[in-house]
Amino acid sequence: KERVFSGVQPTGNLHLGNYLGAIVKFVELQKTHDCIYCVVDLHAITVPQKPEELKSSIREVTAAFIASGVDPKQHIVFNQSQVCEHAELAWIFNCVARIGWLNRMTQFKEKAGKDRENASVGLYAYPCLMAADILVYRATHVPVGEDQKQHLELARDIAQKFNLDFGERIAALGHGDAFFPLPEPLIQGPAARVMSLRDGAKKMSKSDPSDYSRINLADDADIIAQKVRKAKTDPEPLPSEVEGLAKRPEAENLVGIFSALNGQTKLDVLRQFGGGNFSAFKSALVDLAVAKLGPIGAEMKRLKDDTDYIDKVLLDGASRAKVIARENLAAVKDILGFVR
Ligand code: AQP
Repeated sequence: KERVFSGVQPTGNLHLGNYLGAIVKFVELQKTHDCIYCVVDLHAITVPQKPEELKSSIREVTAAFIASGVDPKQHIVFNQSQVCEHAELAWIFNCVARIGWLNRMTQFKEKAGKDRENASVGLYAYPCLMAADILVYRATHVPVGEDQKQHLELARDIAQKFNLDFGERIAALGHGDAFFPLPEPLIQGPAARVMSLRDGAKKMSKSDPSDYSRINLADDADIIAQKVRKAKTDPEPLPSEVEGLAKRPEAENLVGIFSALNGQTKLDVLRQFGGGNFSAFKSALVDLAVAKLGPIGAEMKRLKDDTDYIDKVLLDGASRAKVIARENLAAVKDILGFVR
């Protein structure tokens, strides 16, 4: 079976973008793949975190996975820092990746902002750790939102360079002509990039200071209703064709959210709501969002407080992940010529 790996950062405010862009796909892929889903706490500390909040967020993301339908018995759910092989392989990849490659990463530029000299080295090297997360399991498929596309391409470049640089040794040690697969991003669907509810040009994000910019998985029905009603729109009625959404980013975003939540195409949604004003559409969107997210939010809150259960899931997941990671890392060390 092909292997899926993906991660979510425990940085608070899990939102509809994380859910539709990533977690929904995590659930679907369980039917066809062996899946490994990780709470990436080592990534979270690339920017400052408060220790108690970080701990609570790690449990919250774990709870969100399970509440959304990820099965931690059939598949693997764990916390990154509990499997030290990620950090070890990341160091090796720091020595494979080129500075020029990392200099091109747009997420670093956005997150570091103007004060780049003061950004952590970890924020800069983030994509090497992400490549290690995926490749320490030799995962073949990675479900992510569109914002992660560039990092995935870098992971493929690292895998390819490693395979080429050590090609002879890889073959001599019996691994064939490539040790690492080139991981495929899975980014399709109407919600691969969910935008802010306040500004159709910005992606929905955990760190946006306005809570009205996003729907959080933990929001209750009243809050969801308020946020959808206040969501920015334009004065035109909804179009009847998908082409009519061009240059109308807020309308396109809301239609995309509706279609993703309802498992429909955007055209299906426009067939139903095209020609009408936003208020009827928004009411239907509130009902749909509450119906889909309400039970997940409630289950998430319940699970999150059961810290014994969550911590057991993470420990069990880490020990199963470690079996795979350790074996692959040992092979990498042999390829490099380390003495074990
Ligand atoms: N707006 C989005 N639309 C679709 N997918 C998204 N993802 C994030 N935002 C959107 C996807 O969610 C997964 C987990 O993301 P993450 O927590 O690892 O990191 P992030 O991309 O940094 O999340 P945020 O919300 O954007 O946080 P900040 O505000 O800190 O930058 C990933 O698969 C991601 O693609």
